[in-house]
Amino acid sequence: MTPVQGVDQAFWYILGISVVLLFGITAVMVFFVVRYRRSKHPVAADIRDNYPLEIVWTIIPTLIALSMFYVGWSSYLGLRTVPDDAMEVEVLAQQYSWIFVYDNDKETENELVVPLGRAVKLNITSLDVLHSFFVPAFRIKVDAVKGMSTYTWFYADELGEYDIECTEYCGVDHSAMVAKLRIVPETEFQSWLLK
Ligand SMILES: [Cu+2]
Repeated sequence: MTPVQGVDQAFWYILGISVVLLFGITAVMVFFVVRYRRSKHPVAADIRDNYPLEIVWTIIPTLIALSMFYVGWSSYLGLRTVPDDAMEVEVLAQQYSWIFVYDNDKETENELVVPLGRAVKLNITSLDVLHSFFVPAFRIKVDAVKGMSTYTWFYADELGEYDIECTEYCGVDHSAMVAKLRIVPETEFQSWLLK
């Protein structure tokens, strides 16, 4: 499973449980309001110490919450565990653009090109203020901090052009701090790299 699938799975799992609880609780609430309305039940019952019931309503929600944690945590591990054969690119954030530096010292601004079918590790830092590296298509979002190296990775499994955005307000031109990620065939990448 790729990190994208892992994140999406966690998203849909948690959303699904939330939707079921929302409609379930609302339905039960409406049912009880009607059934135990004042005209039918003028005297409230005072029920105490129903241990089986208390155990059930403690254990079931605990299991649900733990299962959501498990799904979320596994998808997070996928985002943090970089495959050994990943190719590495240095990412420098600055007001207001992204600089990418390759192994052979090739440098680009606002353009990240990678070959199809590779895992790509990005080592991220900032030259000035806080920025945040965000590629929605690959579900990755990592802060760029001056004096600190952070990282993220993605699996380049589909040809195409994807948006890269800065998602930490970093100054007046923050909204213009956008770049493109291009995934191209291996041969095209090699000739691009040497240009
Ligand atoms: Cu920025």
